[in-house]
Amino acid sequence: MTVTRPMLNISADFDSGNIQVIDASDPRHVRLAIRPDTHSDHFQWFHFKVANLSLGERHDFVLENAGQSSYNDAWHGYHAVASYDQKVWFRVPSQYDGSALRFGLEPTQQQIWFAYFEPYSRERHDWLVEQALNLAGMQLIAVRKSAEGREIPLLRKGDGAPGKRKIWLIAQQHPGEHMAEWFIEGIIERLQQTDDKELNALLAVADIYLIPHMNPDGAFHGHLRTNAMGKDLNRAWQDSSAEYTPEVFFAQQQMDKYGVDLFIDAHGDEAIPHVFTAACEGNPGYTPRIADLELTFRQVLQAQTPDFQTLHGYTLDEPGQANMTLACNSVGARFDCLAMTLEMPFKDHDDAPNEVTGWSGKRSAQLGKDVLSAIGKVVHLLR
Ligand code: GEM
Ligand code: ZN
Repeated sequence: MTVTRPMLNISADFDSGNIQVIDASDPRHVRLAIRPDTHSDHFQWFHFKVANLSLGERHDFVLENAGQSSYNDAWHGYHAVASYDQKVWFRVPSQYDGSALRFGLEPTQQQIWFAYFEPYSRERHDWLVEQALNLAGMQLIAVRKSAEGREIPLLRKGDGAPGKRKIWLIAQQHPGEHMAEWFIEGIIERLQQTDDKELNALLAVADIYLIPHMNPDGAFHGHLRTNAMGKDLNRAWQDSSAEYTPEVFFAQQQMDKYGVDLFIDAHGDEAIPHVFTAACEGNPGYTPRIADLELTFRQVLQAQTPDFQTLHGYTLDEPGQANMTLACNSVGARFDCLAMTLEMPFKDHDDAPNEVTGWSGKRSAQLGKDVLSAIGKVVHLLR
């Protein structure tokens, strides 16, 4: 009697889902492709579910268009993440041959999810905002609808009293960089601590402004890089508009209203296996004061956690050659303040690797807590 096993069922029609099935008839050679962002050629983020797995039998998956993705060299040394319950995620050994990305396993359960990084869901975002408002003593001081009508809240911890420093942190301008909202979750978790002396000392002199997610439309659609209008938000800080980049337009309006003394823009990086920052050395009018603040912050954060380093990162911009359409450079110039892009890896932080998870949501959240400590150590230097 021949036992015919059911066809694999592969789906991605859910929040941040992204996959195209080419041919799933052979479990030992499941042929897949990543779908590009809507109205854009960018792609790299993937997230899909596989059901009807045969326990203990080898299943192999191939992302056939990986070699045409936005940052295709970044697949070297990358390992996909997987979960049987969407809570515990682990790395699956993956191989990139310059054209396709391959990964596989012998499953222990009948369904599994695969993703480029541990996803941060819209449902968890809504829960996080509730946590911020109900438990962390934050206020909703403004909210804006995205292009497709999803709310983008601006939260503040503190009373906005004159003389207090304004610390701004925004996240996930690039929707596929899910580590960014995990980072914000760590900040909001720590803001719930009432007996945290170090934090209380910071909050005595500074207010914390958070936009936990800058690009909900792009994230929902499984985009890597753009919003629903096909725009890269981190290239819109010189010409944002209510029509095409309402997310940035809103953030800039609110920054102008409240002011900025320190700005951190949380991102993920596809290629570099380290946590690092990029800053404003290429800004016209870059000053020794800002240079000193950048150096001091990096030194303080490096002393705070082994999950940050200053050896690896982007090539420094030449003097006066910065791309001022980026949030970090635009905000740093507009407010003459310490402004940085914080990069977390899609791979691992090779200075302190974790073979099971690589870089993860939990490590991103811990980094958020450590960044608050670092901010507390430099807040008195900001002006
Ligand atoms: C990066 S920020 C790039 C900054 N580059 C230099 N040289 N300072 C982007 O937007 O491309 C952030 C990211 O996407 O992770
Ligand atoms: Zn980014």
